[in-house]
Amino acid sequence: MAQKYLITSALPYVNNILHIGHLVGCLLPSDVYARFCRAMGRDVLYIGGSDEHGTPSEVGALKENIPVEEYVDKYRAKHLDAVRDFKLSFDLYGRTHTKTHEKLIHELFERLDSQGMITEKASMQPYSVNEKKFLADRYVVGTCPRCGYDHAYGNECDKCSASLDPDELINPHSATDPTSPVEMRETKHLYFKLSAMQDKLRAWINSRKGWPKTATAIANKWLDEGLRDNPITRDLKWGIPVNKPGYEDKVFYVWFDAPWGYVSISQAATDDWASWWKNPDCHYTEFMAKDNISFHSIFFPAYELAMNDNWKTVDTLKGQNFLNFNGAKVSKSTGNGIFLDDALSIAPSDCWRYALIASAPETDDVDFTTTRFAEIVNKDLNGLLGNFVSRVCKLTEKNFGLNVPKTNGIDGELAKQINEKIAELTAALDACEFRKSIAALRGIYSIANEYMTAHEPWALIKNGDMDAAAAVLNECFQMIDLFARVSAPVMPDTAEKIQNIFGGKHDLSWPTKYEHRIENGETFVVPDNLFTRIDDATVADINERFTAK
Ligand code: B3M
Ligand code: ZN
Repeated sequence: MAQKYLITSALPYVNNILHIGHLVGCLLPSDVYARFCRAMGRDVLYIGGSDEHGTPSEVGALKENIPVEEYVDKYRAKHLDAVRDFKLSFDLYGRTHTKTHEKLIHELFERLDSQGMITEKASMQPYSVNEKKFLADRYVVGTCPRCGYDHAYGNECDKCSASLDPDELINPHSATDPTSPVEMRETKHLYFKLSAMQDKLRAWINSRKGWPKTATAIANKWLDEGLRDNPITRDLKWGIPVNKPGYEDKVFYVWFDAPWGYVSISQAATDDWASWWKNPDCHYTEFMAKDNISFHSIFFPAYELAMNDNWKTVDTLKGQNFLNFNGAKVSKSTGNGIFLDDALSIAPSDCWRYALIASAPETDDVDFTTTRFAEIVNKDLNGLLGNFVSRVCKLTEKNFGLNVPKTNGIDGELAKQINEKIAELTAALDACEFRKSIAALRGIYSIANEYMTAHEPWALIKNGDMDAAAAVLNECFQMIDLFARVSAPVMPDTAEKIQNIFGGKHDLSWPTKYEHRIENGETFVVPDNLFTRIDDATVADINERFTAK
């Protein structure tokens, strides 16, 4: 039986339009990996979706003055457009405001409670006098006690990533009524006994392999500081109601329910969900951006382990650093960066996919510039890949017609070079090392170009050496077929276009080695150019439209 691979991509809040940071942070790396695993013949369950609870949607809906359900649907529709446009191959892109999710959370909470992992505590929380309500998480804004940022939220500071308690904020005020007096009042909440999980979690973290340094460092920092019990309920209306007497007016904290969205969306995707989620032999990889690492490396696994119910915990946690655009943070309010409803008017999806994966912020934050984008598209895609395909097809059509010329056997030296790159590419994708994988992929395109330059089929034709020219061109067609297979995880549309050169006859299974799959005399068509150059005028235009002034 094929090995099971569970792959999840962090569930974005539905309070904005997605941008290139979301693509590079989790959506694309997870999709490339899922496509690679499927091509390898692995049994993949690939899950994503919308995180619909929490104050981000509630505050957003209040600002737009529409009901939260309507607000969430509105932004989710835009996210679904992006999933379609960028060819994200989720088995299901689900959502968390569902009955399935609520039922699961209620069962899990009862389980934790029955394991003695829940306690009740009274605490002082900010209360908005005019609005007559407690201010949870993003409802309360103030100055961060750690870094001094004046727009920190009650649960976290977006500037320094500190996780905060609302009573730590300096000068707290209400996000929805800044004029209302805020005072501290007592309220009671349910807490998860995270402190009891300290040793178990430490041992668990130590047993994980292949995590980026940033991820391990964040997890260890939490453990080193000592884990504190964490409140899992909130005085809010929007969210999963708390199934415990005395808590009728409260809901679960969004970060308590959201990670379990991976499970409830799996349940909605397949009846067979437990063969991934309750299977110790399944390999589980999570993708997310840096600011989500603590929730996935500490809180979610702590809940899972505390259940004592055989839940699959993450094996490989891939946390990306941040991607800036043209020197500044991507932000709707400053107008900096490319949002996904604009991206396709600039370049097709595959160009973004390749260029962003080539620039993945794997070890450090990355500044993705328009110039860098244009350079990658022009050199790698239009130059090495597109022009090669086009030259081979056109030269052959002109001199041999629309049939692949005859080979006299695979070129052993060429095969050796390519096989090294295939091995590098396979290892890099398997380890989710995306920049390395692009270097290996580019290496394959380069080898093909060097082969053609060294063998000069046009010169052989000119000299009337048609058999030798045929053999060289045949080899080039075999490499074009290989391009489709090795490019498919990163550039699915381009892979399909290349596949269609041969009438779609040859599958896109992952190659273990370079081989000749195209028959002598097989028919082919000359495709339209695969890519278009991004010229200087376009670069200037993108800079003008999408960079903060
Ligand atoms: N919604 C944070 C975010 O959108 C949060 C991720 C949940 S993953 C379970 O960045
Ligand atoms: Zn801060």
